[in-house]
Amino acid sequence: MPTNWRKLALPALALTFLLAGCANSSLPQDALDPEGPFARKVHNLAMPVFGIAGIVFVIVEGLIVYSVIRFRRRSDDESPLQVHGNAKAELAWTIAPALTLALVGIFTVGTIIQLDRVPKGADVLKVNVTGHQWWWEYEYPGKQVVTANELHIPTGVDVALTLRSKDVIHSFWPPKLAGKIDVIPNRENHMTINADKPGTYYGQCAEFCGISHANMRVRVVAHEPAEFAAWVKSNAAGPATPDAADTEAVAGQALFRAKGCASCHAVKGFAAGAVGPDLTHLRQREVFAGAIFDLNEKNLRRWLRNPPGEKPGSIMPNLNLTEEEITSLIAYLDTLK
Ligand code: HEC
Ligand SMILES: [Cu+2]
Repeated sequence: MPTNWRKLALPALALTFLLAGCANSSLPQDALDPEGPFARKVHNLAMPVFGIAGIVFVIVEGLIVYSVIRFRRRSDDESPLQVHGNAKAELAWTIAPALTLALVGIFTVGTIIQLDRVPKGADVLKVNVTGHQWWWEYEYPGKQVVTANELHIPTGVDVALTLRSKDVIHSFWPPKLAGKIDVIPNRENHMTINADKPGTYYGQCAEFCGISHANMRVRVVAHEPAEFAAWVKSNAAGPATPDAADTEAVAGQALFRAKGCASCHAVKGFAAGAVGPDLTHLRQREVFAGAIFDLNEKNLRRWLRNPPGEKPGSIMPNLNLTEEEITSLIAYLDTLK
């Protein structure tokens, strides 16, 4: 027996260091590495609760191991001391857990109330988030801005998200900025986020929502406030109409209507479809289709050839476009800056 314990000690030690290392990593979706005040509130609750759970674990397991060894059966005719009906013991093991849970409960409910509060005031940025199978729509009320898959925010500002769903239940989860919130049809939910520093924060839909659930990622891009204001300004305007000399793009724009793209996609001043993402400023985005593909010519071409082949279950159908049509359409999409 003792030799076995020694054999286990080394892997156990290694595992401990590995876990300790993880807690300090720069993994993109690390919920233990908050980068904003709201995520920090969750973290400041989770860590002490984890500590309390750890203490309870050690006490309970310690008592079990102690009892197993100390009171193990030594001879056949021996039976253990019976404590049934021992009022003192029963009171103790009822009251101690109840007090522990009450303590944890007070702090938990307090944090929930704080996180539930929808911030108000002129400096709060409001964004309407809509979950779709399998992408996110972001609308900035009063700012004439609608975009998809990339949520742009200013740093250091409370961003009040109002979340709704077009189809099934999704869950919005940017782990370094906040916890999770379900996005439910016919219901409005709220979440507040705030990012300390500029950068890209990653996340994903956290509620199984159909075949491409795993292809529905969350991306929050935080900018310095001045840079964010510039982003809003450029996204509020419509795109320039393609230059008449750019015959490829002009042909692409005509195809955009002829092939039915315009009935599913909006392009400010040109098309008003509302099934798929708003494409007005597609070319300002770095990623598309639920943030699973980098936005470049090669990936757009593959997408237009066969969307459901690139993303299982895609609501955008295969439109059987020819390579020439795709070239023209991409030339048009390139003008959507
Ligand atoms: C039946 C509706 C429908 C039609 C028609 C349609 N699309 Fe789409 N499109 C969608 C949907 C829905 C998505 C989102 C797919 C996803 O991410 O799961 C999408 C995604 C896209 C994207 C990626 C946008 C992003 O930001 O993620 C582009 C680009 C695009 N479509 C271009 C086109 C073009 C060009 C045409 C015409 C040839 C077209 N679509 C026709 C519904 C449609
Ligand atoms: Cu989803």
